[in-house]
Amino acid sequence: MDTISNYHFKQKNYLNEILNAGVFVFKNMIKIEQIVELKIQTDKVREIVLSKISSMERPVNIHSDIVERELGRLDYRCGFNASIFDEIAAPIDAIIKEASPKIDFNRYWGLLTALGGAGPTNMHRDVYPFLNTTEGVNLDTHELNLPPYYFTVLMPLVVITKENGPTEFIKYSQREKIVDVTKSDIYAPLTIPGDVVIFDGRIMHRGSANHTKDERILAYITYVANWYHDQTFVLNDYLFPELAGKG
Ligand SMILES: O=C(O)CCC(=O)C(=O)O
Repeated sequence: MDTISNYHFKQKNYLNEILNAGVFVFKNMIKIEQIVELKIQTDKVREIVLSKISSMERPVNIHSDIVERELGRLDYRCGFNASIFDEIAAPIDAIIKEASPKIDFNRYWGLLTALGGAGPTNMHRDVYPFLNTTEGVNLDTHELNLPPYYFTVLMPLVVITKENGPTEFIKYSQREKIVDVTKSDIYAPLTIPGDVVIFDGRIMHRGSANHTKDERILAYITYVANWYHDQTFVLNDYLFPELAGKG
């Protein structure tokens, strides 16, 4: 099995890019057979969810296991228990450790989909501010000065094109307290299954619109410092209790 130590050095500057630019794309990191298995396992969950919500009022809004803030953009946080999830995460765990060695992380898997025709999300950071000194998406200097304490890792399960909605990033914005999104360059990497996008949760980013009729599907892993109070897990409101042990 490939380990990160004999793989990642082939991609120059990845650590520098993660730590400075705030985002890096590892090309062809996941093997095709692992992607096939990941797709099989995530499809099981997708099918159960899509069939149940098809008769519900939409968007289904925010639950512990499924979130649909914007119509057609679903965030699945349940049912990812098969062994393939740990297998794929192993080399990524090593990169995260290398990028932020002073922090101990917990991780969880999810799936982000944009149904055909879904609109974009707002530019946001994945972290919330800890201090009451800022508002909205602005951060305090103390938050910027911490080593990375939250990473999001995206793994496309379909080819990502300009049309079906690449994730858009403002590089270096994880170091800015206030970001003027109207005056910033956008980095929107086009990726294929097997690629892995790692970004600092403080970076400003958004999902762009899906102008096609096909679903755009990304698997993801969130790495959060073990002291971070992740609000995802505060709710106790499951739409799909049957998925708790699925995988
Ligand atoms: O769906 C997307 O491309 C956006 C991903 C995103 O916003 C996130 O990971 O927080």
